[in-house]
Order: sequence, then structure tokens, then C-alpha cells
Amino acid sequence: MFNFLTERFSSIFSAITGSNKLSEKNMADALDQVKDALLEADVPHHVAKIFCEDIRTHAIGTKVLSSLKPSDQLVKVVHERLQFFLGGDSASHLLMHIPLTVMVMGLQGSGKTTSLAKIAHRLKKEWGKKGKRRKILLASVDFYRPAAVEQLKILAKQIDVSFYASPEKDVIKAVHDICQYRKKGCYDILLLDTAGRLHIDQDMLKELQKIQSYLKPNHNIMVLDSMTGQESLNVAQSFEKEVGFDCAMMTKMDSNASGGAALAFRYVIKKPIIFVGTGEKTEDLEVFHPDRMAGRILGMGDVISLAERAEERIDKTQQESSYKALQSGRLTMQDFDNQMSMMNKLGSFSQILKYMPGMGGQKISQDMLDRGESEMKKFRAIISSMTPKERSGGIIVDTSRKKRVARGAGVQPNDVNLLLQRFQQAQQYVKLFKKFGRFNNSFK
Ligand SMILES: Nc1nc2c(ncn2[C@@H]2O[C@H](COP(=O)(O)OP(=O)(O)OP(=O)(O)O)[C@@H](O)[C@H]2O)c(=O)[nH]1
Ligand SMILES: [Mg+2]
Repeated sequence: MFNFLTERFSSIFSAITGSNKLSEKNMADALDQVKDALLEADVPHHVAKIFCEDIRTHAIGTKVLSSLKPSDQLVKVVHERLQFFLGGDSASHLLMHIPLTVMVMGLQGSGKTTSLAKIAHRLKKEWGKKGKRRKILLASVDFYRPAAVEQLKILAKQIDVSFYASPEKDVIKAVHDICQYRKKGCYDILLLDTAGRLHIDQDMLKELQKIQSYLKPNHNIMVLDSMTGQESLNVAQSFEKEVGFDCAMMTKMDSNASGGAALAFRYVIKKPIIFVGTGEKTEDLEVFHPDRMAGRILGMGDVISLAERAEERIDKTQQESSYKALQSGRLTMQDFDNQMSMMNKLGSFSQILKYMPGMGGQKISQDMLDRGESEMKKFRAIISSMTPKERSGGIIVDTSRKKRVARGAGVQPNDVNLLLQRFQQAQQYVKLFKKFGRFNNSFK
């Protein structure tokens, strides 16, 4: 996420690390580069200009703290201003009320249907955490794309929430029918999917207006594809003018999309971005936190979001068993497999790396990441073809046994050796941690 901005920012700040004073001159150079980075990340020219001017004023106005290096001082100012531009507090609480009626709008393929299912999944979980079971209904009035209604039905089934397909084929009659169905079934929450078009056209906007005035939703969510760069701002402006919405969701932030779209949206439209989509699965939804996002843009990482991701996706017993293994200083092959399975649940290597401090700007090739992923898949296949005794015991030394395990997993014996090597290294780490009491002190 925000790859491009992060890369550029890291190099800009490291360029002034050498000097020990934040002068007009080195700051002007850095700011020129910040502006170029923003422009290249599809931030519209006028927004980039205002942003840099704003940083300059704030940087000059701040007293130089002797404890800070000039580059750190500038990072601090840029971080504060980015956060300011991205918006104040997180707005995820907006949807936490009942009864709740939500409709989405956006161009074709922007991610409306997927996002709606992600939101339903999240609402179900959030209310569940409060000990409340809410009746959630998903419905669609996208009658233009043949499989559109079916797509939502499948997603609803996956996340186990109700779905209703209206027999009506006229959009407004269908909205009416869906509302009746909702009333009869006493659903607390109705999430309505709408059709997208390739380009903004008057028919689509008129239809949305009609749906909106009939449905009177509590929230109209504008779904924006972050990969469309500058264009997404134009799209949002047209929808805002013709239909109106009160908040937005940015999808496909897991791609190489630059962060420009989010920055420009917040600055120009000034409406909250509630969520960001970070993948194709229904769990791949994150709350948009301006402060964390600002940190991520600057390559400071976002360890809090990573920890939340872990909390959400990895069940407590698995976390505890892994913790116990680390604490005991003794790691079995089964524990090792457990840890790989937890990594898998967190996401792909490239997804995880984006949360790590300093990693956003690193040049780790896709090729290396892909190799890491396929290595991990092989390792897990090998472990699954071991006997329970082997999984809970020590290293296999027997060559013929290694060959058999490799055959069972459909890999080469060398792969088994590589796994054993990695496993031994991991065992060493665990012993070291135990010896220095690191886990006892810092993770409790
Ligand atoms: N990587 C990634 N893919 C996404 C994300 N959100 C949606 N997609 C994918 O984008 C494609 C389009 O998503 P849909 O939800 O069908 O988009 P839509 O706006 O409903 O499209 P129409 O109904 O045709 O207007 C699908 O392949 C989704 O899996 C995201 O956050 N990350
Ligand atoms: Mg759709």
C-alpha cells in the first residue's frame, strides 16, 4: 500500500540525513522532491502545491529541537501534516448503529460488491464482539451484469449472512420489494448493492438518485478504486455533485496503487474514508486510520494494524500454543508449521512487509517474495507428510526416510534438507530468546 509514495519519501529524507541543520536550502530541495513524489503518485497538482507550501510554513515555524536530526525534524512535520490532510479521527464507528441502511455506488469493477460483503462480515463480527447478534440482509439491484446478483449471493453464503434476490426486474420496484422483505424479516441492517457502469453516465446517476430518494439510506458509500489514480477524484466529484454520498471506501490498496488517490480525496472532498480494501477476500478490510496511514506513507510502518490483523485472523488457542513453544525454548516441527500457518493467515509476504517499519521503501523484488511464498508452501507440504512422531520429535537424519517424506509431499529431497536447515535456525532463535528471557519480559 502506498508503495510509490513510501519509496520516494524514504530516499528524500535520507538525502538530507548527512547535513546537521534544516536550512532553507536543503529543505527547499527536499520539498521540491516531495512535490514531485506527490505528482508522480497521482496527487493533483494544486493539492501537491498546497501540501508542500503547508509543510514549508510548518517546518519553518517549528523550533529546531536539538535532540532531533534535521531529516527527522522534517519527517515529523510531514507526518503531522499528512495526518492532518488525510483527516482527523477514524470514522469506522459511523456504521455501528441500528437500524442501519447502507447503499454503495461507484464505477464498474471498483469493488462495490466485494466491499459490501466485507462490510457485512465486519459488522457481524463487531456486533458479535459486543455480544449482540444482528440480523443482516444483503441485497442487490444490479440487474445489468448477468452474474452480479449471484456474485453477492455467493459472498453472503460465505460469510453466513442473509441474502434476498427480488423477483422484480425494475430497479425501483425491486428496492420497494427489498424494503418490504427487510421489514417483514425485521432485519437490523440492510446493505444494498448497485450497478456500476464503465464510465459515468447520466442514466446511472439518475437511477442512483431514484434509489437513494426511495431507500433513504443512513449512509451512501462511494467506492473508489485506488488504482485509478487521479481519475478517481473526478469520479468522486461527479458522484458527489449528482447523487451525493457521505463517506468513501478505497479499494485495492494492496496493489501497487500510489496513495495519491486517498490524499487527494480527503483534501478535496473532505468526507471521511471509512475503510480500505486490502485484498480480494472478505477479511481484507481495514479501518482507515489517518495517523497510521500517514506513518505508512512515510515508511514508518504500521505495526498496530499488523497486530490487529493478527488478533482478528489467528485464533487464541493457536496464538497461545505458539507463545508456549517460544517460552519453553523448545520448538517442534509442529510448532514451526503452526507459525507458518499463522503467517499465512496474516496475508501474503508482500502484504505483511508493507506493515513493517522501513520496509515500504525497500527493494525486495516480487521474485524474492514469490520464492519465499513457494518455499513456505513446500515446507508445509513436507511437514504434513511426516508422521506425528516426526512432527513432535527431532530432526530426521535417515536419508531413506527423507526421500520418502519428499515423495509424499511431491518435492525433492533437497527441499526436505532446506526445511530441516531452516527449522534448526528457528530452534536456535527460540533457545536464545528463552536464554535471555526476552519473551518473559516484553511480551507479557
Ligand atoms: N486486490 C484487491 N482486489 C479487489 C479489492 N476489492 C475488490 N477487488 C476485486 O476487484 C474485482 C471487482 O470487484 P467487484 O466487487 O465485483 O466490483 P464491482 O464494483 O461490484 O463491479 P460491478 O458490479 O461490475 O460494477 C474483483 O475481482 C474483486 O475481487 C481489493 O481491495 N483488493
Ligand atoms: Mg458489483
